[in-house]
Amino acid sequence: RPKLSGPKLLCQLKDNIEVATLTPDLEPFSSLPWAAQLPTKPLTSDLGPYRSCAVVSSAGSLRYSGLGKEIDSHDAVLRFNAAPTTGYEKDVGSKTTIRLINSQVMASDDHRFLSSSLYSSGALVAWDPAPFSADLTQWYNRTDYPIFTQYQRYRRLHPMQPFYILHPRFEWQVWQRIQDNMAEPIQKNPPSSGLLGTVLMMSMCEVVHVYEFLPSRRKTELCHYYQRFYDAACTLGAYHPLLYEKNLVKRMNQGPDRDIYTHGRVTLPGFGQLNC
Ligand code: NCC
Repeated sequence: RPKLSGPKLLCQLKDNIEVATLTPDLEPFSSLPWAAQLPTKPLTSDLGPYRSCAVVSSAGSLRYSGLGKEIDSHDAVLRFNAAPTTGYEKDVGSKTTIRLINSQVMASDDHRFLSSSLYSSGALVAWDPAPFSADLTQWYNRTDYPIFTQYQRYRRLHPMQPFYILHPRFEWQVWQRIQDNMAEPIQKNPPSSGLLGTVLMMSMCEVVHVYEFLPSRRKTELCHYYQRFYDAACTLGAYHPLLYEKNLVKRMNQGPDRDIYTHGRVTLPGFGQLNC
């Protein structure tokens, strides 16, 4: 299989991936009473477009990075799961425009999803590892974690906060781009939140800077910048095809390699900027 160059790879992503979110008109939700809690319009028609965007990985290598001011200077900032800003502003900034959360965060007691103020700034976007078919009814009947019951509870408690659920087709479209660009078969698990969030921002921003997804010289086994827990698998992957995701992002990077080394920073064009 020929290895696509950066520009070709970017166009392939643009042409084959659609950032879709659940709307009340979709089966099987349309026949359920709580469908009215779903946003009537998809995420990409409510939010953006933005000029510059930052995607902040949760990697331990962000600790002592001093990147906070740079991150906050973007028009929109995307963060993941339970990653806090309070107490870490110097390294990760304090602006949160979008928080992408997996269904495990929504369901586990440790994360206090329904009550913690950590989740209250910006728009929330949730996803769940759905069956490969991406069939909504099949998924609805066996989600990985109880994403829908938690969604309904959260919406009742915080009705004014924008809250979207990603269509499972999106995660598998991104997965397919990874697989089609790798020589060997990769595990049939969805991509990490990191890559999903990066592609999401590429569809809404003119330029996307991703921080510490490709590790800088600060590379560490510290899993998250906000926790004293060490595991190299956080950076290299286990369940998620993380190493393959990073390979793909490295190939699409339009910034200098030096930026990765010093800032853990990758520069990606928004899909709207591409002439495919
Ligand atoms: O760890 P997690 O990811 O929340 O991190 C968000 C994204 O940052 C990138 N990352 C993180 C740490 C690191 N050392 N290097 C990195 O590159 C990854 O791209 C990652 O996606 C997830 O993807 O949703 C994930 O969520 C956690 C966990 O569910 C949440 O943090 C809530 O506790 C998963 N951990 C476990 O299941 C134990 C993780 O595998 C993936």
